[in-house]
Amino acid sequence: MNAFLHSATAYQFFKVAVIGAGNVGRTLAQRIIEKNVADVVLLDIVPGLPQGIALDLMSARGIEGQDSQIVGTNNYEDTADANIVVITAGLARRPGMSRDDLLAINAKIVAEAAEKALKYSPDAIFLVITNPLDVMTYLTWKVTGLPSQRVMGMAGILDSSRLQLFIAMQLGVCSADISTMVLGGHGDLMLPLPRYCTVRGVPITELLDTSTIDQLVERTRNGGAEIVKLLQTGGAYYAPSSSACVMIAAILRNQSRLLPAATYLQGEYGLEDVFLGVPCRLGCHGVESILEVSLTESEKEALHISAQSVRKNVELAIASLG
Ligand code: TXD
Repeated sequence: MNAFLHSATAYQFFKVAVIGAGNVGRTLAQRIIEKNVADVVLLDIVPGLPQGIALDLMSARGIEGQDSQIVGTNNYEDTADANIVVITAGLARRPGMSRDDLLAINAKIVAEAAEKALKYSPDAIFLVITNPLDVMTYLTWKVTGLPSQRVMGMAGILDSSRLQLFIAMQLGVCSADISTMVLGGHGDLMLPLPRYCTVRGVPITELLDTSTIDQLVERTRNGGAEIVKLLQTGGAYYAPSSSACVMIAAILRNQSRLLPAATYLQGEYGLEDVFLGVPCRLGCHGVESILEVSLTESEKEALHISAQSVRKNVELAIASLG
């Protein structure tokens, strides 16, 4: 082999195992490889499905100019030594369903996926996407027995980016100039915090009246359901996969980014033994620290109500596993 080719093939990428090759899993895989964040192993239970998607994505490799690679598989052995395991396997909502309606069936799928993936990648960081998100993240932590720093859930970036879009559309400015914050569980009880939303540092409370802000907050809470209703056949996946890709890059590139993630609380925000969305510093060790922002009494109460609902569903999920 000539020296040039040798050095080209010697380049080592990180490895991300994406479990579930449905809409979110395959779109996330595409984003990861097109941005050269890592190599991907895409796994699904349906024979041929991940292999077909991988071959299709690899066929675009020369056109897109990407260096990283993807393989599809039905076998957990192929996910061995992944740096990050992403769990997207499970059912998605259909119109009229809440995220909690997916509880029992997804609990079984996620618990099994987490257990099998851990066997081959004991050093991985686990990123959970399957709904109901905060419950499935707790379950993954329980099943794997990993330090809580290495298990997290994706939802807060998505919810924040929806609020960012709605504010941008209302003000007629670019989304990128808007910074938003949404705490709490990924469900109807999520807690968008307008006080902490700014347009290039200017609080939105100075630019929009209360009733307009309330409408944008409500649309954010229902953002997922609005898309499910329009699609009729499943849920959102473009923005969810973008959100997960940002978290994966933050971890693999040790970026110390401050991003919302569902993380294990041990006294922060007055809450214990629950996974809930809060701002975290993400780096190569996973969740490296949690930022506690000050909350008003009513915001605190809303966060605790959201945590209570997650806890109740965790109990139901664990009971459903028998
Ligand atoms: O913000 C968030 N966290 C979310 C969560 C945003 C969007 C979607 N969210 C949830 O992700 C959604 O409610 C679902 O619970 C998951 C996956 O959503 P997706 O839209 O990708 O669902 P699909 O298209 O139905 O794909 C699910 C895939 C499908 O290919 C199945 O064959 C596979 O999961 N599946 C499995 N793979 C491996 N192992 C097992 N046991 C398994 N069971 C199903």
